[in-house]
Amino acid sequence: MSEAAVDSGTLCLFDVDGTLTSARQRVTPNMAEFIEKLRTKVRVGVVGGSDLCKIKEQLGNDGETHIGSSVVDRLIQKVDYVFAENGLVAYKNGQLLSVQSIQAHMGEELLQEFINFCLNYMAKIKLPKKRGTFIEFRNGMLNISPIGRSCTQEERNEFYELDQKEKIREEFVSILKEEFKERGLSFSIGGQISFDVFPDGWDKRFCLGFVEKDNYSTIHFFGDKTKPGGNDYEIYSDPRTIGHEVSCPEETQQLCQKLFFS
Ligand code: M1P
Repeated sequence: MSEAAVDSGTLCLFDVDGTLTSARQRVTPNMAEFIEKLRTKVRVGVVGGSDLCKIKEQLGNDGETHIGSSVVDRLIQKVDYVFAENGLVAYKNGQLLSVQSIQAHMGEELLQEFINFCLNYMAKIKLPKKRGTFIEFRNGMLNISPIGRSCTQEERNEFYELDQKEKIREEFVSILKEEFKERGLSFSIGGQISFDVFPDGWDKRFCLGFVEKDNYSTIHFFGDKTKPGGNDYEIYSDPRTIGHEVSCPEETQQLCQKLFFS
């Protein structure tokens, strides 16, 4: 299909984990082909909670990823926008648009108070397993994981099952909300073993500020964590988007097939 057939007034924005891929897994060839086909119909972007390295592992090659590098490839190269960390790291057509700095925004004092509180809280939790990297410091957010990000896939699944029963992350977040209320911080649970912390307003709606400049008449958003507290909630319920809740990548594909190819 020729470029002329692309409806350039319509943008589809996709969450990554649970929407385009299984949690923290690589995109399937079938989904990658489908997204390429969709690109012949509408403009396409991805907006993940994860940092660029993780999105690139899932949607691109495993090679090096550098902020500022224009070498983004495969699916990631083929979409119009890549918004990592909710859009706090933003790319358009493979070119870096902007990167936020959480330390500049929060200031060292609040940042350390927050990190120390989390480390102290996590030191007191007893879990079946604990591994390493309990706090991942990103460009525009902190990612906090009670089990530790260096756990294996099996340990990840085990923690997720336990968390669904015991609400370890939900309870942690509610304690943080109380302890740091009115300090300008937001929290969201987007994956299986961790939650994200960022300044108020730096949720996935942040990416809409970039796409608004391109004057789309319709912006569809597809995500799986669309309930309050989930990291798709704000953008899903924003009046600037038509929100679609999906439960897995297969449903995303079916829905897009129905919306754009029938
Ligand atoms: O994209 C959703 C989430 O993916 C990861 O979550 P987890 O490792 O807990 O499954 C993280 O990168 C998280 O920041 C992100 O929101």
